[in-house]
Amino acid sequence: MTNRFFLFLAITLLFSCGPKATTNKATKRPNILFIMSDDHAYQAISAYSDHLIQTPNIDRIADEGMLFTNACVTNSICAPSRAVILTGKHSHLNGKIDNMFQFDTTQVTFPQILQDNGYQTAMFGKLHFGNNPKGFDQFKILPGQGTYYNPDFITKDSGRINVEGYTTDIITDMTLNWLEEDRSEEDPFLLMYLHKAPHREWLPAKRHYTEYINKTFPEPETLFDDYEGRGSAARESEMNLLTHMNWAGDSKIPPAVMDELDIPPTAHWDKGAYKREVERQTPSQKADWDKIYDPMIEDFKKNYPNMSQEEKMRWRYQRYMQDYLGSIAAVDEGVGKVLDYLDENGLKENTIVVYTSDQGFYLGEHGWFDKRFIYNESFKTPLMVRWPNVITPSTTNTQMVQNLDFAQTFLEIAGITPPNDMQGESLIPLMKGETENFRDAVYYHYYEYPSVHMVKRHYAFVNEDYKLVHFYYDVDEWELYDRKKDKNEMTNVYDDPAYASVVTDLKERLRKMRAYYKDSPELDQMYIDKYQDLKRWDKK
Ligand code: SGN
Ligand code: CA
Repeated sequence: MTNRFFLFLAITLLFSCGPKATTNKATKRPNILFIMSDDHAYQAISAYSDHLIQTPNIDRIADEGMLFTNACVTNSICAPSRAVILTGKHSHLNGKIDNMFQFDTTQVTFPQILQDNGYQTAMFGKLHFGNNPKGFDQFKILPGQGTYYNPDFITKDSGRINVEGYTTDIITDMTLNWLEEDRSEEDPFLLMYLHKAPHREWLPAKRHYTEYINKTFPEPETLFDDYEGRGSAARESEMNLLTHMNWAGDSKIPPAVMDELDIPPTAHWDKGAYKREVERQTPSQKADWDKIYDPMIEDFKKNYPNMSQEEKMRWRYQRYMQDYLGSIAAVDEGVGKVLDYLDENGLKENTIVVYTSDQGFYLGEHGWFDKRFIYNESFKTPLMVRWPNVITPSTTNTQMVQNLDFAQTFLEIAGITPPNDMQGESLIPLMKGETENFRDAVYYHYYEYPSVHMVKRHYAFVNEDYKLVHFYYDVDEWELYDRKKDKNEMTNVYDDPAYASVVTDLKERLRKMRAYYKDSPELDQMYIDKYQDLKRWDKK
């Protein structure tokens, strides 16, 4: 009897002392930490390429897990990508085709299903749905796009709040705080840690802007692309660094200096964006900022009158990279802190960590910033996953996985059968190194037109060898890229007789793929009609 009592006491003590996670029994369903940043190009993650920036903390996820080198999105724009992630359905079925319509909250999302099945759920950072997320025990989300400094948050329990400080760090602190204070030890969790950075207007933290404003970055090969090899969509889009990037909002030339130099605003919100972001800083934050940005502005004032168009383009690119990459530095540090927390609190083994972005981004390739197009830099998105004991560390997967696949993957990880109308494929076999029987081509459909950046509506079939794209609505143009021969996608070979049979074959595959995913000309038209009722672009 006494022995049994001591055994009982020993076991009780074993499970009641030490850090929270010691009770995280091996049999417990895995936790999911989903980290997503906004507009983070894979070209700006050193696990993919270190020519622009070192991101040692984000890279840790790939070093200790799997790097996906051909991950892509179904619709390269913010809120639609998030809707695809949460619902596991393409935009034409979940209804969130662009950033303008509100998300349809009658859609079933994977966090709701996880919550119904005993997961603790929390979301911190950017959602951008126009309404609040369902299925979360706790959330603190940025209204709309959010701001880089002194952000407002919409919270589940205390309405709208304002927090002084740097947004990336605040979102990281909220995430860490939830892990430490609010997480219960009993149930597994889904934690969505969603950065606003490095979305436009790219304001780095004080501890990073000095370093980055003094750097010079290598230019992409296609910085001076004249769009000759393609159709009207590339030529007529409005994402060129020289002609469409804002001088005040983006390049941080104060409105008064623009007036002094007689520089007209690029977009009508050019100066407004500067006020909204740079002047949102407190007087003390702004004084620190001015110390570092003023010399750059003085330099610009001296040089601008004599700069050629080519020099202006080069200057724009460097200015862009300094702020864009500078704002990634804090994201990388934040990811490091959260990984450290997991590792130091016994949560590493039983937590799947995903790092991704809502889409890729142009870092001067084709002379562009922004995304939307199906061309590689915005079609592809970073993706890496750490899952100890399942994924072999430092492995690479080259298959065509999509943001469409997350919902099913996470549900299956939790031992839940996904609803039949989800359209992705579970990534679990790939994570285990089983690569057979996975899809060999993907479907893509972009809608937000006419709108900011003027990227025409298009849908496409993509496999490892080819990309067949149909631009429609106010044009009827096709493009075909030979992905193996033309890495930079500079030449549309759709009309090249050598590709005639490829075109015939791929058009048929595209037709079947649209039918398979339940997309159709009727739906295309429905979304055109709905969009026109809104007249949103005219109202702007
Ligand atoms: C804003 C940006 C655009 C950007 C969209 C969508 N302009 O309108 O450059 O494409 O957001 O971005 S800004 O001057 O207002 O920043 S998304 O990530 O939300 O899709
Ligand atoms: Ca985005």
